[in-house]
Amino acid sequence: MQHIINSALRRKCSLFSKPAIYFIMGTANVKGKEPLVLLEQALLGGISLFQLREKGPFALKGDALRRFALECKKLCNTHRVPFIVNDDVELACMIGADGVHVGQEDLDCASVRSRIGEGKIIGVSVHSMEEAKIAVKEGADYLGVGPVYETQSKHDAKAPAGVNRIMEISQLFSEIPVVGIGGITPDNARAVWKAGAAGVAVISALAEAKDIAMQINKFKASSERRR
Ligand code: TZP
Ligand code: MG
Repeated sequence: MQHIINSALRRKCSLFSKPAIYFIMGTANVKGKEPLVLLEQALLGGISLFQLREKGPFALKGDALRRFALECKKLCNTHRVPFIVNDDVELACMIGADGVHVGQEDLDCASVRSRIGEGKIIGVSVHSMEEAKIAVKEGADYLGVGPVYETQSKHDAKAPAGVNRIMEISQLFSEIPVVGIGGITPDNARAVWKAGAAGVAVISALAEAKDIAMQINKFKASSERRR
């Protein structure tokens, strides 16, 4: 048992060793394609993490959600990419996801940790230094900071904060990876990397890309120009 926990922890530490391209998707974000086909293309294209974020009036629920989540997990496992579930700790535990991402309105990080265990990944969305301090104290593995730019993908998103908050938070918590989110594209990602982000979390610029592999390469190239 201990060696399983140790290897999970080791894997967790290496998550952000390279600039991370973090793909977030739910069935509502995909147009004119099968969501699982899109996910596989993203995995083949070289995303670093995947988060299932199933939202909206037509969101899958119950058994259908469980089945879809399991398919996503299977694909992520095949490509050795961590599979994170948004909000739903129960679902994450039930299907053995690699982690959970929570916002300020969801279960607090300490409670999530007690339910999913040390070896799993917890990401927390924060919008202020105060929220960041609490998340770090409660054991978050990474922080999501945003919206950086204007976004169409979250109906209740706060006003765009630009990259300054990423800079402040990543400077104060240099040991915790900070991931920028909200309206990030290959064209504006450079400022996010420059502000100190360890990753970019992206819905539409990947889900709606004509050629997702090429788009992932553009995101990677944007991180290489970060200095
Ligand atoms: N949290 C803050 S902005 C956002 C979330 C989930 C949506 C990001 O989507 P997009 O399409 O990359 O702007
Ligand atoms: Mg949430």
